[in-house]
Amino acid sequence: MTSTILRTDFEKSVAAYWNTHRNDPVNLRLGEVDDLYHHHYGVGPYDPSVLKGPEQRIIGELHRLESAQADLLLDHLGPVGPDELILDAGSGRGGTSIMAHQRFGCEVDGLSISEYQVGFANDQAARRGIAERVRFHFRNMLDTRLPSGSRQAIWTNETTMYVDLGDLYREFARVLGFGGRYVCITGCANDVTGLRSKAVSRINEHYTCDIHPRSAYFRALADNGLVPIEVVDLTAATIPYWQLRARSSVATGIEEAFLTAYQEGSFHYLLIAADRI
Ligand code: GPP
Ligand code: MG
Repeated sequence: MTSTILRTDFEKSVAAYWNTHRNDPVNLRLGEVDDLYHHHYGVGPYDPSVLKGPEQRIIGELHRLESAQADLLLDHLGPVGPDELILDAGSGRGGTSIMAHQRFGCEVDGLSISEYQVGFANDQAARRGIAERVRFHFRNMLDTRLPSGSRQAIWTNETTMYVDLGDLYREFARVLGFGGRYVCITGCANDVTGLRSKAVSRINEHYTCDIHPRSAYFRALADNGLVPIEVVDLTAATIPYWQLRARSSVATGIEEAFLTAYQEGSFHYLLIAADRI
């Protein structure tokens, strides 16, 4: 039977990647620090004394930087009232959604095309006793199946490189109410340097994704009634995370590509906050 959630061969291959990546110490060992499991990177300076060991201090520091990244995203999402509804588009193992619920007290829906990730995240919410307020669904963020105008805020935390931005923002514009907020943190290619650099191509290959140029974001937002209110270049703020990760026991081999891409200027780490008009 053809899945209505996974509609293309590309989506099937992305789902297969996340369904089979279950033994990923870089995410599991960090998540075990406080049971917030992230699938995004970090921001801010690290404490160099962690390099003196033991190794668990480096793990704790990497996790602190990843949670700081999620906090920064949520800073741009609010205010959100406890009776409003918000959406995590590409929710991974659930870390940002749980933090959003802790901060705003509101109900959160998270979507992922990986059934494994949905199960993992729902289990985390159940363990915390918040499963009725934080729910994860096996669904495609291009077709959320949520009522029109029903969400006060939506975010994508490093997930937009898996989808067509025009299709994504058309769906978000439908689901957000007037004046609703969209926040994106993403890595994007620098149009000014021309076509994709080798380092950016390596990142695409590593994660089976398709990093968009910076221009594609602003075009697709404007085309869909999403008006940027803030754009923050987080490139300099994320470099220390990659430097520390490169020296850790949980380095995966992709660290040098990120460092090269950011330092040569072919790639930026951006936060974009936009309002639905
Ligand atoms: C992965 O997080 C994030 C992505 C695959 C999206 C790509 C992001 C860009 C900015 C290009 P992860 O926590 O699963 O990755 P890792 O296992 O390497 O920590
Ligand atoms: Mg990670």
